[in-house]
Amino acid sequence: NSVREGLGVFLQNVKDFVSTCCFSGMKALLVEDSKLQRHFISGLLKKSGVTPICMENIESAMDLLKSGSYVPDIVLIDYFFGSGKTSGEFVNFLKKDYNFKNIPIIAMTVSDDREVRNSLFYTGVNDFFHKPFDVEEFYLRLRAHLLNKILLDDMEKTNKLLQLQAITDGLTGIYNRRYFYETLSKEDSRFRRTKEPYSVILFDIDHFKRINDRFGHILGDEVIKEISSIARSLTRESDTVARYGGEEFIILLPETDCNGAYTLAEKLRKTTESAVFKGISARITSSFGVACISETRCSEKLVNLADERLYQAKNMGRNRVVG
Ligand code: GH3
Ligand code: MG
Ligand code: MG
Ligand code: MG
Ligand code: MG
Repeated sequence: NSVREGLGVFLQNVKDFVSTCCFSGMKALLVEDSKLQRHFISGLLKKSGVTPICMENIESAMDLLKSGSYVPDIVLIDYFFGSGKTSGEFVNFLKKDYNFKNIPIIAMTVSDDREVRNSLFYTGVNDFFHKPFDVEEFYLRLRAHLLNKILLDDMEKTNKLLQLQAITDGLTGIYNRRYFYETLSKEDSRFRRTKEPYSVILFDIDHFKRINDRFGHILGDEVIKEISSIARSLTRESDTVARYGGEEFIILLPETDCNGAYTLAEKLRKTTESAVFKGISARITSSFGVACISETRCSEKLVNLADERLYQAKNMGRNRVVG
């Protein structure tokens, strides 16, 4: 039969297969009620480097996935189960869960019924392996699905990275100006709904040109990074700390009034003033402008007001907070 024929070319194919693919570390969930089949298919999977977890019924496979502790790279599932159940329920369950959206589902059955086959495709399986297998075909199909899975995972990873890069400042790792404005707009909508005031702190390192001139750009960059992390460490998780420009930073403080924002700015001012920076034998200070939405009622004017106050702080001799 075809399994035996397949086995004839099996060893060479497995060798080629394993040498051209790198599936070690990939995980397969095998749901199959026949012990013999489980043993045979899991053996094939292991030879390709794929690590199988075998389940003999739909319920235990579903429990495993629901636990969240296991996310396979591929699911191979039998069609008929001894209990009279078919795999449809399980396929539906997989298809509904966003976490499993990239996982190829392979249905396996001895049935030649086209209705069975088509209904499986309708429920969302990606492929259909007819039992008994042609081993070579099994591996070729397996490879096609796993390569596709790797590609999807890579794309997802790249997308996430790009999304993160789009909102992050490259030097400091804090948010960028774009993200600040996105968050400001959301915070402003929330303010209109809840009337809970929010504030911003805009601050700028004093005479930073001199720091660069005296100690060089590299150390200047380090100062910018260090001040970002000071700002990060003194604020809450719910605050948004962003690099507004070269040596200028902005902080969005939800649920914070003028007093709260002023207090934090003062704390930041004192902390940066007394901080010691590696390789820099000079005191570094910053000037701060603070404004609260209850003063302007408009988010655009809010940033302008903070900017005007920062400018005042500079004119009044720097190293101070104007709020
Ligand atoms: P002020 O107190 O008025 O703010 O004086 P200042 O010298 O800090 O302000 P100015 O705007 O004249 O100069 C800002 C300096 O910050 C000049 C610029 O080279 C430097 N700078 C901006 N971005 C970076 C950066 O990413 N790295 C370094 N090392 N320096 C930067
Ligand atoms: Mg069965
Ligand atoms: Mg300036
Ligand atoms: Mg400056
Ligand atoms: Mg500046």
